[in-house]
Amino acid sequence: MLSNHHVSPELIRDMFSKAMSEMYQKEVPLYANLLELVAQVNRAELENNEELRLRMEKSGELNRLEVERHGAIRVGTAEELSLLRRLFAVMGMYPVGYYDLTEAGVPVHSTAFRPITEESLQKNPFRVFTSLLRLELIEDEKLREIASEILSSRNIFTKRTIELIETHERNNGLRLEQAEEFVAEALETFRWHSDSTVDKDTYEALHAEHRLIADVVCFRGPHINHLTPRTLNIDEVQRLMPLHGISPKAIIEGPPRRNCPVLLRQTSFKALDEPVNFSGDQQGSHTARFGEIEQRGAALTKKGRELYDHLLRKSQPQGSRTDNNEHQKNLRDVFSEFPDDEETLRKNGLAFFYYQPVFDANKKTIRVKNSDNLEDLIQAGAVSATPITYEDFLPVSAAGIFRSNLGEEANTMYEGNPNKAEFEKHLGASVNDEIEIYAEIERKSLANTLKQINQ
Ligand code: OOG
Ligand code: NI
Repeated sequence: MLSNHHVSPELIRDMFSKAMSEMYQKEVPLYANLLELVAQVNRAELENNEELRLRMEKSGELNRLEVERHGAIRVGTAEELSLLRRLFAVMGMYPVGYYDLTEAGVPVHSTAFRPITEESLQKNPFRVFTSLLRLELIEDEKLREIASEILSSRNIFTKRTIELIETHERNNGLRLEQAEEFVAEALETFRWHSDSTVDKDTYEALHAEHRLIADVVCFRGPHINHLTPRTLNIDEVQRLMPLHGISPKAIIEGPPRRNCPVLLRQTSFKALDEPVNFSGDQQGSHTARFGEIEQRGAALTKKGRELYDHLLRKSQPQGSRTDNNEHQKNLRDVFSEFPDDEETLRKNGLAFFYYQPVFDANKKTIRVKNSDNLEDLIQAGAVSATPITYEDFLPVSAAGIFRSNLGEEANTMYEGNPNKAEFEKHLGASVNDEIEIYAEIERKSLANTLKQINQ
């Protein structure tokens, strides 16, 4: 098959994220209300901040502002996880990072499937945070067996999805009509099913062990449990949610508001209680699905990340996790130690930067005497440095999102139990190291810049 008949993985990802968004807005109408509120706040932000608008227009981000940024699912078996890896590869999404959520009392470990090249991220940054249930952590042996038996008899993919994944692997791509069919078929895996596969007693027994276990085990598939648009002002959306009939989680996760945003700030509305029909015609309900928003800042180097983790830990003892204003104030105080201007972040090696040559009116690079010295080049205005956006997740924040949607009663009996090797075995591949990805983008941009300048 001629490869020029194939559509790009970016296009398939874009089609998929849009189809997913439409489906989720129908399934969870409150999410459509959240999108409306986010769009309203984004519009106001762009009207009040001309510089931001121009910058976003120039980088092409303005057109993409409304596309979904990420979603999340939870699966139950190694087979499910490794097939998902192959499914996401069709859309140019690869596993990045390992997150141990047992630390937060949630019996899962996770990765994020996401685009990894700068060009691909630019086209559509959609990611899926994917968690694998760790059945081995269920203490009750009988319950563990029941859960594993239920999971082993389900099939979360349509036959056609698997055929199209294989077609993609064989031919190294899909044609447009195959891609369209793939998106429609793949969507079935993420759909909500209000019919549970188990009876109410089984659901309740699993739920009593941990709500997340019931969420993964008792349904036909790994329903998408939230989607997440990008907001330009997360504090404002958090403030406005209640006025729009949306009930937010108590606090915004992540770093405080800053001049130079770093990493990721996120908040969500609380999961809804939805009716479920259990087998044997019994009625009940399940709470799993919600909506989230995110605001991203610069990717931090290992050194920057260590400082972030240190300050976050330092902020915790005093931190109120019930009052957002107090929480943010406390964070701002503690984070005053974290430099908040781009130059210091760069010179101190705290954040990753993207370098570009600056061109003059004649489209020529600017000549500088000492053209090997990056600082001199920047000083002379010959090179620009822009922070690289953080594309990943934060385990403490993810845990906060999990917890607020699993009920605060979530127990902590699984405390701190990472097992990356086991996760990678189940995934059937190793996860990419996010720090290496950012470092490589930075390195390449610098090499390119110096090459152009010294031509
Ligand atoms: C995933 C929660 C983590 C995030 O944005 O940190 C997450 C889940 O609840 O399944 O999506
Ligand atoms: Ni999320």
